[in-house]
Amino acid sequence: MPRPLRVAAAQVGRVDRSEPRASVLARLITLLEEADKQAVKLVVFPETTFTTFFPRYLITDDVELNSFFENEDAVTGIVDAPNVKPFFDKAAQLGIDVVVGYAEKTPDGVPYNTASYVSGRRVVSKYRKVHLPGAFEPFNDHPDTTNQLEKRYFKPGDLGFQAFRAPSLRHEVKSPIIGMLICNDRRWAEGWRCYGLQGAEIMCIGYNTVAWAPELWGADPNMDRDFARQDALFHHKLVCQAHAYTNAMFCITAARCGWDDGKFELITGSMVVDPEGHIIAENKTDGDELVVADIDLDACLQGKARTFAFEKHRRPEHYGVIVERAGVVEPPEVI
Ligand code: CDT
Repeated sequence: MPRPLRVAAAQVGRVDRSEPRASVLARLITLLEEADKQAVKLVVFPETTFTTFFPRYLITDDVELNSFFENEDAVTGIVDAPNVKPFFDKAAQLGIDVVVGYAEKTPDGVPYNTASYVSGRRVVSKYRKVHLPGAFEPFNDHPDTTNQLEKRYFKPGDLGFQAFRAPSLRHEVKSPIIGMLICNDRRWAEGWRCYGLQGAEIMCIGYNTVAWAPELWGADPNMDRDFARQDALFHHKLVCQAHAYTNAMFCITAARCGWDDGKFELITGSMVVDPEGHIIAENKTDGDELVVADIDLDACLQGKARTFAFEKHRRPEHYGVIVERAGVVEPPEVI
């Protein structure tokens, strides 16, 4: 029997360093209203949805740095964080489940790059970004340099890769099984496979991916800008399509994109990918946009039962190096 579901990626365009939360929230609520008009049941929003992608800057003023974080309530989590409560109230009023990325400050003051799955003002599950790219120290403090200072501003996620059920999206007797990743995590096969091994059917991914930053990518600084943008978009699609296929799950990707402050460009690439790796819906603009798709969760069965029937074909006794080491150990040279 089919298990239909209408889902969407909420792409969010340019957000400047000084854009107030109220203005961003109004834009996000417009996207929620659009989702409601189209009878969407699950909407995925980007990484650090509520602000600009601040890890690109070296911020030495603690007041400014703290202004990019959401202070979670010890009991209810993000839904009662003072700056963003109206967004979650609206989603609950419209009966839409949301995945939202944000810079989290725990009640104990620990900073994480986080995404929460929220349904009816309840945090059903939370994910904290495991793979923090970039560095602690900036390349330099020239205002035009694109840095990636996530290792400076966040602690690595401590919750692992926990798949979960979304009971409000239940069809007949079965609720979808969901996983979350944040931006750079999507490039690492390990997280996907952890979710695949829990039977995940939908992977939700928000991201901020810089379009032009040769220092970060290790690329030629004279590389053509258009080529660099296309290359970054290609790699984004490559990993999402490949990992959705090899784990037999849908994937919803939501970009924060556009030209922040008119000078820092982020790629688009908001899309819905099916379990065979095909893009079934994608963005048409580089601004605020809802990318909607009708999916049937039973389409995961083909891969899960045949090519990627893990219990039949995997050989974990040979995968030890994956958990035993982080870095490369080359075989000895032949003399
Ligand atoms: N936000 C984030 O994780 N961005 C990274 C940029 C690459 S850093 C070399 C990404 O993987 O898209």
